[in-house]
Amino acid sequence: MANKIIDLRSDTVTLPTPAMRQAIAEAELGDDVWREDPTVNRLEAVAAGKLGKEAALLTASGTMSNLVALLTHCQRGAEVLLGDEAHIFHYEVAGAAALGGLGLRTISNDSRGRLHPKDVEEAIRLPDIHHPRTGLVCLENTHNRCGGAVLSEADTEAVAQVARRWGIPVHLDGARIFNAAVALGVPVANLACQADSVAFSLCKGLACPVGSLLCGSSEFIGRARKYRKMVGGGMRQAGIIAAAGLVALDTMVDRLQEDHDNAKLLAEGLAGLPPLRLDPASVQSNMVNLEVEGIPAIEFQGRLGQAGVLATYMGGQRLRLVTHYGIERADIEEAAQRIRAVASVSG
Ligand code: TLP
Repeated sequence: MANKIIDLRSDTVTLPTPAMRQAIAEAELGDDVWREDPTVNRLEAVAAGKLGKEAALLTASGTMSNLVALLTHCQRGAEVLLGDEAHIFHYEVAGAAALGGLGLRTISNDSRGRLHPKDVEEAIRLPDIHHPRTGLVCLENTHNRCGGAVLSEADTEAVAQVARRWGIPVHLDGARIFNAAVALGVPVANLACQADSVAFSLCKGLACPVGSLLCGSSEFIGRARKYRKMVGGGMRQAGIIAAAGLVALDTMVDRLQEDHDNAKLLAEGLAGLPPLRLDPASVQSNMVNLEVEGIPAIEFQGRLGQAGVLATYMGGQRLRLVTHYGIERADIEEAAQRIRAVASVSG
């Protein structure tokens, strides 16, 4: 343990389980652009069923699912409303603007990743000749930059109701929606039902090597399939990817609770420890956000790295620690001890 690197940068660093590797090796394959890959077809059906949607589309990444969703919902020149802390806004290379000709208009996220329905309503464009058309409202659950915050069914419904009243569709970036469902103890479909489309990731807490699913109505997914092809996402024997996804949906969802418990344990082990500021009560899923005081957060991140604990720099004075498959309780205890040691000489 003494020399082990404890990688808490992201749940994207997870490696596939032995069962996934076996399923990949044995997967039945075909050409998925022609819709002839039985493993992909099975995964898409299972994913749609779990999310309570009619259909699903396997894509290469969460970024691709979100981009394809935005392209499918909106015409060029439309405006997309989303939170100012949204992953789509911060980390998806402005693909919607560059490739789709879409404007991204931000609304304040509160600290729990929510959008206030009144703010959404006020940002919706009136049919004035000078204005772009509001084409879409996006939500995110769990909310990455808001420390893995979980949106409840009511949070999602409140915004969706406003959007529906104005005839505007809702897309949910649910990269970690299974974390949200496990945290709330509700079926994932309850968190998806208010959204017209939902993207979720296989390659984060569910530990697959690659892949994301975009879910929605059959009509929507039919059109999205064409946009996926347009952005180069038509993959051939993609059953190699889907095989791991099927194992993930079958065996990796319930264990997300362990990651949440570990995140809580880590936060409790670091509470009240200068130069760090964090509130363990704010930890709702598998992320711990740290506010560093007194020394530059990047410098503190470097010191943690030297002590064998890897964290992500989130801008400003913020660092992020993420728990995931492959990180055990003992790793968390060790990480907390190392972070405490670094903090004691940095305060
Ligand atoms: N998030 C990654 C990085 O891009 C920051 C991470 O380490 O957390 N939506 C959300 C909410 C995400 O957190 C991510 C990935 C994506 C979409 C994009 O997924 P990928 O990485 O598969 O394109």
